[in-house]
Amino acid sequence: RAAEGRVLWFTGLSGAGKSTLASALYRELERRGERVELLDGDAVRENLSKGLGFSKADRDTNVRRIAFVAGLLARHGVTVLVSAISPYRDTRDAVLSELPNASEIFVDAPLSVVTERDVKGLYLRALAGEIPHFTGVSDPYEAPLSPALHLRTDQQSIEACLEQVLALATSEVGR
Ligand code: GGZ
Repeated sequence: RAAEGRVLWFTGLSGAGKSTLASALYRELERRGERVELLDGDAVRENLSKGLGFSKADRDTNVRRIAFVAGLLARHGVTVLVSAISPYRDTRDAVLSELPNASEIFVDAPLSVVTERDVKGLYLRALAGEIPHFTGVSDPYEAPLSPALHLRTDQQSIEACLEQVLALATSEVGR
């Protein structure tokens, strides 16, 4: 087990900062010569999960596929960073419990803040009723009950958040 890599699972609303944080961590770990891979919901849905939608069944399938690949990589000592909304607590709990050395990171910002940010204009469209099953608007997000890290991206800087995830990523496995 000692040679297995960590899995850091970033969950949270669209626009909360999951991908920003995960990719910044990815770059920093790569710079340090770590073996690291990033599984980002957006990219996964263009490839591994192409054709899946946003029903509970499809989201769960997406999350399970990501967890499967994360497990393969981690087995070979790779640090795996996952960035996916992964809105359902039961599914997250199930896949995380099957992965050794997995930590849940709750990337949290209130709906009012992510709606205000609206990086891709998706919230505006969702609020107008143009996107059915949009997480936080017309679809549920079930927050983690006891994440390894709870980051409030509307209260803390990206640097402060990065410092915390870096500490987790580089802490000794089994602690
Ligand atoms: C939520 C949606 C939706 C709906 C499209 N609900 O912030 P983004 O834009 O770039 O990333 C989001 C991505 C969600 O994919 P995930 O694989 O992370 O979701 S899940 O874990 O629930 O399977 C968002 C965009 O796709 N997007 N439609 N209806 N987000």
